[in-house]
Amino acid sequence: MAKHDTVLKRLDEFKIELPSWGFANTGTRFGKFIQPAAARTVEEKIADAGQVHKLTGACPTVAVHTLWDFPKGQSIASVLRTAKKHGVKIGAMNPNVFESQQYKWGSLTNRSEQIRNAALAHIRDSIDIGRQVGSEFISLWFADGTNYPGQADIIERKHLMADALKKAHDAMAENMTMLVEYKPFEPAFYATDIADWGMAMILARAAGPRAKVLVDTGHHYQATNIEQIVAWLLDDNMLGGFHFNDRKYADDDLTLGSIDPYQVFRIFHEIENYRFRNGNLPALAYMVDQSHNLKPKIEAMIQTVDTAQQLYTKACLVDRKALAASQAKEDLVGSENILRAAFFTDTRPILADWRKSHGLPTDPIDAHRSSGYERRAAARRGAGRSADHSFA
Ligand SMILES: [Mn+2]
Repeated sequence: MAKHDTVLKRLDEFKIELPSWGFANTGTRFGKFIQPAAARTVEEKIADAGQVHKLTGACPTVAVHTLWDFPKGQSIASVLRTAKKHGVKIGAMNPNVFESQQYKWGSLTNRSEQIRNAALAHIRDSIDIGRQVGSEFISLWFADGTNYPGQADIIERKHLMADALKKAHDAMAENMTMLVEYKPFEPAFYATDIADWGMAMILARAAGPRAKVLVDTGHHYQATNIEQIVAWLLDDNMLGGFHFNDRKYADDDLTLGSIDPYQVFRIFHEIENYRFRNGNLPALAYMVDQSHNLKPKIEAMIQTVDTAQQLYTKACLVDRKALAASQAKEDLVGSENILRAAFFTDTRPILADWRKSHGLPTDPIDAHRSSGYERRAAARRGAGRSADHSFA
């Protein structure tokens, strides 16, 4: 077992970025159930993220969506003031190149040069806002793709995407990293332009040295071995970070580890195995990408962070020297049991020690519930809010 102090140090380094959109009244594409305490403005989203950070000590940054959080007239100074007040910073900038009607046939892969340029201009604007708010990541997900065989030339779209990503890469500040996210289907139902990690990696390599692949855990087919993809991307220095969530069926945006905690553990195990082999880890952006339709949003985020910390700690407990020795003997049962021993260890006492050493509540959900934050937010924000029938 790794030494207790080493694990505590690892937990110090383990930071998780929260998504601003996870605190708003977002939900499913078929409708949303309104929560009176949900955030209405970017300032309220940042305040809610600040509440999670205050109670967990692990979430110093907040990812934002350009159009949702910086609409026309939004004061950047106000965002920075609010972030400072709540002890957080702005994390990844996420351009919105998927909602506007002009993107019906794609954004960066649209046949129309004018629309491609509009999408690229929006990405450049996002990079520019990112520079002003101190963001280090531009995080790109595209809905681009086709719904029917024969609809478009797959290779033409590949070339268009590669050209545009290279231009976006060149527009980034020196300290920025580009994250290229993939997803096999939805909204495109035949050929998504960036459908898997191989396509994302080829495009990231072509874009430039500061472009990496973003693994969204919900963006895979059920049987995909995600931890193997993670291990390969790490070994090729192409892993940029994660969007954490869980799912039972498709891209369900459920809280991390709610369905399959062993899979999350196996991902963390591969990351720590890389560290064991190489003595270091590249900077990885651990981000949450979840929209909670039913769970209270702040509680769901705290639960996510707590689960991530518990599972990450389990991965830190794997006895890697014993595992290597066991593997060398082809001892399958012994090797697997080394992983299982770590996975089935109750890491909550270690996490409690870590929290106590940082003056944090040992049970952050309980602390949130007794803080009255939710009730106050609902009273302030809920008034006059009617049922929302929009589909998004
Ligand atoms: Mn995502």
